[in-house]
Amino acid sequence: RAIPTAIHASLGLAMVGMTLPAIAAQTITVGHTTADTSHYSAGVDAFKERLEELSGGEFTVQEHSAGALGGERAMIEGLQIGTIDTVITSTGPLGNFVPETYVLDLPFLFADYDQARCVLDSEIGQDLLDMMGEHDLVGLAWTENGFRHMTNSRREVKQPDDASGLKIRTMENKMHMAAFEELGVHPTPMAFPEVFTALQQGTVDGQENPISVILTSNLWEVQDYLTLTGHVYSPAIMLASPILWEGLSEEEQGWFLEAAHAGAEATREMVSRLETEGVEELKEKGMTVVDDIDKSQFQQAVEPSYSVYTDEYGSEWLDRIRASE
Ligand code: EAX
Repeated sequence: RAIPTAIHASLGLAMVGMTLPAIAAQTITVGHTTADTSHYSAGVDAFKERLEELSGGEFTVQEHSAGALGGERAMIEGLQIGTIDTVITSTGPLGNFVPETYVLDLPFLFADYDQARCVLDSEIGQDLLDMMGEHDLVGLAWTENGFRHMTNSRREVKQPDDASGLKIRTMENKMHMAAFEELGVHPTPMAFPEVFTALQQGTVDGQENPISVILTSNLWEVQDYLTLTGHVYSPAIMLASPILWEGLSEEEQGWFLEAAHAGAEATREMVSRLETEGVEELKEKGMTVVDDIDKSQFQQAVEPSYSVYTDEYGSEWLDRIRASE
């Protein structure tokens, strides 16, 4: 006969209790700006599960979602001074710290998810992760935010001209701002935790983000129009504080790296799923979705922003990425 569930459960608990180390687990903080139902949060769940498993309970993970620890730029600063252990962030503000990453923020650089993931998983991605070490940061893994799409509260955007004159919140990223200026948009850089209110109060007309963010941060509540521009791939990265990192043994560091990769995988899975399912959900929630644009028109319009990049940083990284395609 089967053991009643309650007894089974308590036996299980007792056994787990005996195998746990006597010392309390070290709690690792993870900060990010998106909702606890988002793709980043799915990544944190997988990271936590794998880290706890690999370390046999030596480490546990506490998630601070929805910008509870501040915007992405502020959190990166927190890593540098050791007030936060780990962060999942888009590359939005990262170029301000590690300029080499600006190359990834160029519009229409990657044609699709496969290509972007392939480059980030290659030696190029690893070299960029290694660069973090020169700027008081530790790059654990490339994860993903997703292709960014434009939303606004004014009108359907079907061609570049329709976007002209709109006031659009951008990330604090000069490559993104340069591209939007080429479109005739008024870019307004702002940290993500302020975006919902800015849209609600009409401080800006629109914003741009991947489907997961538009959906799980409820931006659809304050934006009527979505155009599937996919104008730029938005990488995300899991970073650690050097202060945490230097206190870990080599074996422990290995656990963090493996767990971060497990997190990235879970995040990518959710991004892929929402790229189609999420759009349907946004339609059901009342957004008007423009999905049949001629992307080459947008691509041509923002093309001059490439020279803004190469004039300042040269073309070494861009050439490497193009050569790998
Ligand atoms: O990383 O700032 C943004 O729009 C980002 O896409 C968001 O914080 C998720």
